[in-house]
Order: sequence, then C-alpha cells, then structure tokens
Amino acid sequence: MPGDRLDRMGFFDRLKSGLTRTTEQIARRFDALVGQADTPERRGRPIDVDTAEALEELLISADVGVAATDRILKAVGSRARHGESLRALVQAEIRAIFADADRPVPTGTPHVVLIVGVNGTGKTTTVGKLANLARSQGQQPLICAADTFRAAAVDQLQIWADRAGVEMIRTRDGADPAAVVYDAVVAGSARGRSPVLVDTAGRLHTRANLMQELDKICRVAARALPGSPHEVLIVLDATVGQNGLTQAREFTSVAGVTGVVLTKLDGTAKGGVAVAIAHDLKLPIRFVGVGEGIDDLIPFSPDEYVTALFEETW
Ligand SMILES: Nc1nc2c(ncn2[C@@H]2O[C@H](COP(=O)(O)OP(=O)(O)OP(=O)(O)O)[C@@H](O)[C@H]2O)c(=O)[nH]1
Ligand SMILES: [Mg+2]
Repeated sequence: MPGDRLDRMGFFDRLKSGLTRTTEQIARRFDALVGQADTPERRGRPIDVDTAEALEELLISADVGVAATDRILKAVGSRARHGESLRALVQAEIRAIFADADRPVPTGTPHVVLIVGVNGTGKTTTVGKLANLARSQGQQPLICAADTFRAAAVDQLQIWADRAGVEMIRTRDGADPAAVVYDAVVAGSARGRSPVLVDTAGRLHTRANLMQELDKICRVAARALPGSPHEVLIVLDATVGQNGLTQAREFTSVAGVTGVVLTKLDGTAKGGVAVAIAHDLKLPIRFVGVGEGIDDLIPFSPDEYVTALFEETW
C-alpha cells in the first residue's frame, strides 16, 4: 500500500536522524575505509592487516562489542574466497547476526506485553509510545500501571495514557503489582482491548526480591490468561552501552525476556550496541527510541538499521 510505503520512509528518516550521532562517528569513517579497500584493483583480494585493524577499532568504538566484532572480522577475512566488497561483507554479516537473534512473536488475545528494566531506562515513556503506535495501527490498547512502588509513577503514566487516548487500569500506591496486572488482563479480555501494555517499576537486576516480584507478575498474568505475558520486553538505554547486556541477562533468566526496546539512540554515538545485543543475547530488538516525544518509537528493522549506518553518506 502506498500509505505503508510512505510510513516506512517516515520511519527510516526518523531512524536515520536518531542515529545521527552514531553516523557522524562511524559511517563517515566506514565510508573512507571501504573506499580504500573496495577499489577495482583490491576488490576480491584478501583484506590487509591495516584495514582489518581499522575496521576492528571502528566497530569497537561504535560499541558493537568484542564478540560480534570478531564474528564480523572473520567474515571479512573470507573475502578472497567470496570476491565480495568489504562494504557488502560487513553489511551481510551484521544482517546475519540480527537474523540469528530473530524469533517469532508469540501472540494471544489480548496480547499481553510486559515492559521491564532497570531504573530510568525509558519504560514508562515506551509504554506511552507503544500505546500510541498501536492506536495508530487501529488497535485498541489498554495500559496497566504496575509500577505501584514509586510515588507519582502512576500519574506519570496517566499523562501518557491521556496523550495516546488510551484507557488505563490503576490501583493505589503500594498495592501488589501482580494484582493490578491480573485485573488488567481480565479487563482486556472482557472489554476486547489488545494489546495490554504493562508498565513495571524500575529495578536493579541485582536485587533478588525485586526480581522475584517480576516472576510473580508473570505467574499471575498466566493465571489470568494462559500463555501470557506473550512478550516481555526489556528496555535498555543505548547510552549505557555494554552494561545493558548484563542487566538483560539477569532479567532474561528471571522474567523470560523475549525482546529488547533500545531507547535514547538519539543521545549516543554508540548505536552499534544494537549489534552487540543481538549477537550476545540472541534477543531480537523490537523497537528503538529516538526521542522523548510520543512518535519517537520506531519498529526495528535490521535492514534499515544497516542501511542507515553503513550506506554511503557522501
Ligand atoms: N532522548 C531520549 N530520551 C528518552 C527516550 N526514552 C525515554 N527518554 C527519557 O528518559 C527519561 C526516563 O524515562 P522514563 O520513561 O520515566 O523511564 P522509566 O524506565 O519509566 O523510569 P523508572 O520508572 O524510574 O524506572 C525521561 O526523561 C524520558 O523522556 C528516548 O528514546 N530518547
Ligand atoms: Mg517508569
């Protein structure tokens, strides 16, 4: 549909502008590097040591991570065999890393999505943006305020719910978050609302009791609707870089994380962390946040990401 295509272009432009700081640091240097390596006389010949080292340094400084960088360098090392350009090899390997991390999105009615993560990564904002996105796609979402821990958290979420024009299920401060999740899932079923988007309190992955609370939320959701929560999305702050990987591992072992929302991509030159996440965690990135506004959430597309980062910029 032409409308869809226009939308995709809009998303791509916003991804590209969200990645501006990364692009300034990475894409131009990458262009210069492949410009030298992909000349007609050098094309198809093995990569020389200097080029390999420059590429390694560039990927590490973009926060692609050691393990993913090694994998990319190995692929590049086989260039003589494949006769491909350096640009194409790097792009293909990064696409393959994202493809290896991909998995189908489980579905249900209502579709229950739990949003988790450490403090301040952008969970509440993401719930508001997701509600807005779902509405714009013709869905009828329901927001669940399960951050009953921090005073004012529920009011903050209410503002987002109002902005998105979406109903919210809330309870009193200090109440059991699992109970409000139960209520929201039941209300979603009864009122035909989907997705049910659950905001949870920020918690440090090292605090066992708070992590147990997440486990309980998941169990109670499953009691209200078997198979739910269908998605558990961990919100990671891109500016935190590699530390986010440790957080995600802990959340995954307790709450069965199914995917990642990478926020604040607009505020970092290290947008390569998306590759490290996919490679090291084998978790798909579902959405990226590129600003504080309600429209600043983009469904993640590996192809668009690779194009935005590694296509010719001049
Ligand atoms: N630049 C930018 N800022 C963001 C993005 N997402 C969230 N923020 C900002 O990050 C800050 C924290 O956002 P919240 O949504 O309150 O974070 P939270 O994870 O709910 O925080 P807690 O509930 O305290 O754990 C706010 O100032 C948001 O505007 C993003 O994609 N880009
Ligand atoms: Mg919050």
